Amino acid sequence: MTQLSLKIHNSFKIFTFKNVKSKNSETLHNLIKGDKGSLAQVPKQHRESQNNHMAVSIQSAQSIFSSTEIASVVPATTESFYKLTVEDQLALLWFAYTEMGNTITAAAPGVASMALVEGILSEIKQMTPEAQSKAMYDLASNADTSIGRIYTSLRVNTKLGFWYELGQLMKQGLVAPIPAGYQMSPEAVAVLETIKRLDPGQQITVLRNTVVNMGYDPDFSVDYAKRSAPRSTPKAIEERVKTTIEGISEQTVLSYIDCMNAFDFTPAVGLFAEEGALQPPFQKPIVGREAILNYMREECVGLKMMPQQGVSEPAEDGYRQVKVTGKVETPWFGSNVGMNIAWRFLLDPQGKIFFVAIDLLASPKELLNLIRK
Ligand code: 45D
Repeated sequence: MTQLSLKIHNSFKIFTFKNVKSKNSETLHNLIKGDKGSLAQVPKQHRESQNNHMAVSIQSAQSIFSSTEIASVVPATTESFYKLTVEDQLALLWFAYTEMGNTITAAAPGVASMALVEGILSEIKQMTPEAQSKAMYDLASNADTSIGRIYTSLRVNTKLGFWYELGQLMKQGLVAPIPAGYQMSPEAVAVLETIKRLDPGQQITVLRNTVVNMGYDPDFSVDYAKRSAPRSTPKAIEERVKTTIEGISEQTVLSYIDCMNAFDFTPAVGLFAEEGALQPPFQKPIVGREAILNYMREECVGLKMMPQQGVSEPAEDGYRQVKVTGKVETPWFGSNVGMNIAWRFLLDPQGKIFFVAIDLLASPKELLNLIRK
């Protein structure tokens, strides 16, 4: 697995180029699914030329702590997943989901707006088994159907909730299951074997990304600055616990974690510079306070961040770079799955977050990689 984990430094050139190429594309997985071919044709100098004359930019910030090894096995596996037939994809997801034993916790559906999917779920329940299988096939193949259009408009957690529910119905026999005798192609068996060998945090990231990319035109309307997300209720003050991180005394970083763990997103974005950016794992940066706020409201409710250690050092022009590593839990799996995460912060001279990248790490040993570079 180690040979598959590239250094982030190299992979960011891919993201950066993609940002220039297609404003609409949200994830690296879309890149994999879509126009990977065109990337290969672009000369390397071209991809790097942009930050030659700027001291600190979002682009230059992307390569702080460049020795961080990310779980590039996740996009690599996703890439091989999309080469499979849609039948194989559905069967693989079923086997992965039912065999991996990463149990989804009961608390999870609370973060999904299930009212929004009751309509399509009951529509599917009333279909013939053949039509049910077809509906799932259409979702996975991005077909233009009414269900596909509704699905696309949903938030990530609601998409996950929809499939969680459908999975339950399949187990109960109320929705057509994957046929018991279904034989996956050797390629699909190989992809499933790869997924089984990933660490649990990487497995659930692969699953999540396949779900995100389903529905009609999954690239549509991914601009967080243009879609406002509902507020959620922050945790009560008396329920909050103050974070300490070994090696870190920057108040901005400590407050960031405290606000995120309290789902108190307005003060969390207040810690960012006006044109600051947040870069989720395998995604391009989300730029500007308003976009970051919408993103947090959509995707960060219920996350539990458990930073462990960090390093902090001066960077150019009075900036400061801080790397923190630790575990993050999603409400879907709770303490059953601890994801190994790095936060790479670049703080501006005023102590505001100019940039933070969140990386899914290649292995637990990366938690200890706090090399000051
Ligand atoms: O097709 O500091 C069936 C940020 C049938 C924010 C199925 C963060 C066939 C800032 C099997 C039923 C968010 C970036 C399908 C930090 C079929 C910040 C169903 C990081 C599809 C730290 C499949 C947060 C199902 C992170 C039900 C890293 C699959 C969060 C369900 C990561 C899969 C969260 C689920 C992850 C996956 C959550 C529930 C990876 C959930 C994954």
